[in-house]
Amino acid sequence: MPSQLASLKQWVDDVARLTQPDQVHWCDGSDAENALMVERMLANGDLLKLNEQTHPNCYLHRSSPQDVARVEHLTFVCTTNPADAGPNNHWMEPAEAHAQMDALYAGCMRGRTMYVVPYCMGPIDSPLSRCGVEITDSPYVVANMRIMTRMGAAAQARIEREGSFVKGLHSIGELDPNRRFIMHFPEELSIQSFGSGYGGNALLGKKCHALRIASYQARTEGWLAEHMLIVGIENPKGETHYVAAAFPSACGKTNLAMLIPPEGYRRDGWKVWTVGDDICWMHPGADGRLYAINPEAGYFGVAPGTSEKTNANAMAMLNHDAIFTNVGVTADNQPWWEGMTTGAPAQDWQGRPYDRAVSPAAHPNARFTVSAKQCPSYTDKAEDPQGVPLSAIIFGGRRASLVPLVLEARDWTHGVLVGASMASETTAAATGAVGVVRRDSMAMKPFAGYNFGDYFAHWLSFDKPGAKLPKIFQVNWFRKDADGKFMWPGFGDNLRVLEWVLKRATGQAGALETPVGNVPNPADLNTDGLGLDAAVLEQLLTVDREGYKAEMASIGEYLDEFGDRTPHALKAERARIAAQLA
Ligand code: OXD
Ligand code: MN
Repeated sequence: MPSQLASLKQWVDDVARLTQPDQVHWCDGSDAENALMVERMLANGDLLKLNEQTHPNCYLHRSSPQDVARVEHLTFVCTTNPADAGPNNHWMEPAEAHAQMDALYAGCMRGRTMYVVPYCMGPIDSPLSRCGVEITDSPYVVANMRIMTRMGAAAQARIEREGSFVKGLHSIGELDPNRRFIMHFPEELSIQSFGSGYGGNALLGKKCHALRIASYQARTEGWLAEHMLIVGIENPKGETHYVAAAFPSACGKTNLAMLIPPEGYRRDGWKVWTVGDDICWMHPGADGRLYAINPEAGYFGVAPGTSEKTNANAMAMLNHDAIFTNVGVTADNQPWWEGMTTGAPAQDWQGRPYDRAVSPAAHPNARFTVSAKQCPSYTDKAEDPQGVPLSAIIFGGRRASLVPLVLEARDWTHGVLVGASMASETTAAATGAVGVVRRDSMAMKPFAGYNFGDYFAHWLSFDKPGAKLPKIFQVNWFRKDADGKFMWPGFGDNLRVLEWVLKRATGQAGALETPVGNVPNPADLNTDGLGLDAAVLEQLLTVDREGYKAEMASIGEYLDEFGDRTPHALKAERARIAAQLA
């Protein structure tokens, strides 16, 4: 037996001894196996079949109502030295975390089947990909991992060939919010999750592996694991430029990744290609450019708000072979969520008769899981083992005020400061209050597997001789006017901003220099056919110097939270801008 297989088998045996399942099933990822998972879940009520005529092979999963989002307060990074996890993470001493988890796992799979799920994050033959194995007692997790990762026999073969893999152990336990933990042991390349079946807590390839553990690994190996979409923009000359963009959860990454160009742009020949909607692994290439892969193979997108108007590509991929979690259903058993323009809900996400006064039809964090290949804007560049070269990196948050529609960082160091000082309103993707503005550096606050001070230093380290780094930008689609209305139409019209971004990246567009970065002059943005009031555009592009003075002071306090781990160069950059504003 190859030694890697022996060590995998040994670990599986150890876990089985601890958790005491009735059976152990090694997943091969086949269609027959998936049919078995579905059959089991239909039998125990974990899945409900949706309308076969309108939505063939589509299923609805209703979570426990207490288990509908990520639980940041129960998510820990367990490093030997607490300072390595940093103030941006909850920390627990590794031995204590193991003791607590072992107690929870003891006998937890009695009466259940234990599934062993080998998976590969990234194209199966890419040197940039990394593998893991998730052990779980949830067939829902198996079915979702099959869509979200390259799961099964090919991944297992790669693990046997190459050795190292991330060990993930998951049990739904009793789905008790008081007996729930998501633990990360980056020094051991392992993850332990108990008590939740929700995506970000339970599909361990996603946030736990591809962001928290991978970001830690990436630091030691010289690459970046980021909470970013990857999109290709093809201009009328047929040139495609790739952009990676970080936004916090539920801030429109899926919509931006699948953007449909406005009418005039479509006529002129612009096209948009989707590489990924949530996670981006970036590696410096031999030519000095950064190359990006999407480690995922599917989308676990937020359903509410997704419609023909906001994301027709997503709607087109959701009418077959999809899993819906916590959406409502129509009287004829089609999935339904707020924002849909056709149909009407008969039952809400908990299966109760729909009553708008009691609950929305769909939970605000209701999700769909679907293969990336079903997206009409899918590009086989998503399978390129070398990844796609990036021309620009964008940071965006939900800011009702202050932050202009778009600004360009002066250079890489300034761009890293822009990313580090991102702030955004919280959303329903995590438990807790919604709409509270918090700092969310690079949209990685819930996902960086180590101290943000070290993370900022790692970002800065990419700026070295010979590097041809992408230009960095910040966007804000979410500015509101005095009446609380969004000032920018967003969605497809965001391509107007991306056009300026790419023209700046290739030296073809004008800008106004300000202390906080370069903004377009109103004439630099293509607003043809938009009908946007000139005064509103002016306001969207104006830098409020007084507001930014206060922002810079607050960013200074934030950077100080990471003490001497915050790189001096970042503090100096902030001080330089603050001085210019003064
Ligand atoms: C997600 C999230 O599910 O960020 O992608 O919460
Ligand atoms: Mn996300």
